[in-house]
Amino acid sequence: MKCFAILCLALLFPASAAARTAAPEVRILDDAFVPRTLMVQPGESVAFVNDDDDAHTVTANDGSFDSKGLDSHGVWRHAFPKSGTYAYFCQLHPFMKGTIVVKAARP
Ligand SMILES: [Cu+2]
Repeated sequence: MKCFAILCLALLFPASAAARTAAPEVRILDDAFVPRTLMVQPGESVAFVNDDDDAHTVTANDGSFDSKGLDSHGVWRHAFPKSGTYAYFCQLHPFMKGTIVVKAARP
């Protein structure tokens, strides 16, 4: 029984550690940002992954960040050090919109 418990811990621990450290990610698919709104904590980096067949951009409405052209299968990372709501769009397809909400988790 003790061996079984140790085996379970060994199997479970790597999975839970991976879940905690999973980087926030926005995928671009079918001319849309998924999820459209993503919550992150201050200082986290978001990976924008282009899973679409077209090139896209990740461009802040206020111009504070811009991925420039992000080709199919390209990945662009951006850090969000300060709390706030960051609206962005795709310059090539202005109907594509997304929002990153940066907010500290409650203690
Ligand atoms: Cu686009």
